[in-house]
This record gives sequence, C-alpha cells and structure tokens, in this order.
Amino acid sequence: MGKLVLYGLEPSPPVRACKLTLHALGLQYEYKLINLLAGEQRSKEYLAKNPQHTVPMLEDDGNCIWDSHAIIAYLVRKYCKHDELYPREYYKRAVVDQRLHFESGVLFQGCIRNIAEPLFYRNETEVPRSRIDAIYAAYDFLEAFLGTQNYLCGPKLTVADFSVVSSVSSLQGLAPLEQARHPQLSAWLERMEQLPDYAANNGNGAQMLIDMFSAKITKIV
Ligand SMILES: N[C@@H](CCC(=O)N[C@@H](CS)C(=O)NCC(=O)O)C(=O)O
Repeated sequence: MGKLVLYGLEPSPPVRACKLTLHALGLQYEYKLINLLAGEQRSKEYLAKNPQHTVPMLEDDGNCIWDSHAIIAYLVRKYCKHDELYPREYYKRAVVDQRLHFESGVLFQGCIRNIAEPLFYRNETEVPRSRIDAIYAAYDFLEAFLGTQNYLCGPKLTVADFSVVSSVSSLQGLAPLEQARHPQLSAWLERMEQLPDYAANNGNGAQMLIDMFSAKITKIV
C-alpha cells in the first residue's frame, strides 16, 4: 500500500467526509493542513497538484485526487475488502451515487458554499432568508430519502452517510433540525453521532464551522 496524504482543514465538510471514510476503512494517513483563509490552496505547489485549488485532496503514492466524492469512492474501491460502504451491485451503487451528487450540488454548493463564500471571501455579514429556506427544503428531500430506513441508502451505512453528515452537521447552527418536521433525519443525525470517533472525524470540525458562521453573521434578512 502506498502512502496516503489528506490535504485539508477541519471546518471543511468535504474534508471531514474523507476523514470519516478513512477512519471507517482503518487506513493510516498523513494529514496536511491547508489554511484556506491564508490562501495556501493557491500556492504554486498546491496548484501544481490541484489546479481547482480545493480541499480535500488525497495523494496516494503520488497520484492526486480531489473532490471528496471521488476520493471516498476511490478509497472504498481500492482499499475495502467488502463492498457495503459503496456497493458494487449496479442499482445499489446508483442510489449511493445519487445521494453523493445530492450532497455535492444541493447540500454543499447550494446550501453551505452559497452562504460561506460571501461571508468568508467577500466579507458580507447578512444572509438572505431564502438561503436558510433552501436548507430546510434540502432537509425535506433527505427526510424522504430516508423513509423508515436507518441510513440514507437502506439498512446499511454507506459513504453517502459520511458525505451527507458532513454537511447536515455543519448546518445545525444556521438551520437546526426540527424534530416535528424532520423526525427521520433528526434520528439519523443522532445515529451518526454515535459512530466511533465521530467527534474527532466530524463533530469537532462541524462545530468549528458553526462557530465561524455565527461569528460572521449579523443578520438574516
Ligand atoms: N465538491 C467539492 C467541494 C470542495 C470545496 O469547495 N472545498 C472548499 C472548502 S470546504 C475549498 O477548497 N475552498 C477553497 C477554494 O475553492 O479556493 C468536494 O466535495 O470536495
């Protein structure tokens, strides 16, 4: 097995999705901190590895992969002896892929990045109410995806749960889950919080992002 290096920082949800996956697979890795607010992702060295200048990035024996969804799928395919976390069966895998794309487009880009970018990169301090409404609308979809099942793709944990929990946990300051409107999703989040070493791999970083949001936001308008 080659040497694995994960580049990232704790508040980043997709970095934490990778940490949850690496932990579930029992993989050792080196963690290299990239300070986004200091612009380290745009250094010549980093851009040479990842021209899109995003974290997370995984380096596996010199091969660089970015986008958390590509990373977590790669890790399971390459390093997992069983296929539960990312099933090989076509339909089961399609369901996991759908949840991963939902996380990428709707939860991360549509909810988190749409709020974070104006605050952290353009120094804005007010958040339009419509962006908070969009978070609750995304929760409605997740509630439907879950139905009566324990995990997002059925009775078993998959990488989709790791990806989605990285966003949903980070949104709890901006849009706390309401038990009455989202009973299944609330129970799912509590279930995810019971995972071994959850705090180290996701909970603490999610709280950091929640604190960063609340330090910056003066008003929802
Ligand atoms: N879809 C990507 C999102 C990656 C992303 O946008 N990461 C943010 C941090 S959470 C970032 O690197 N921002 C710095 C930049 O874009 O320059 C993934 O899942 O990895």
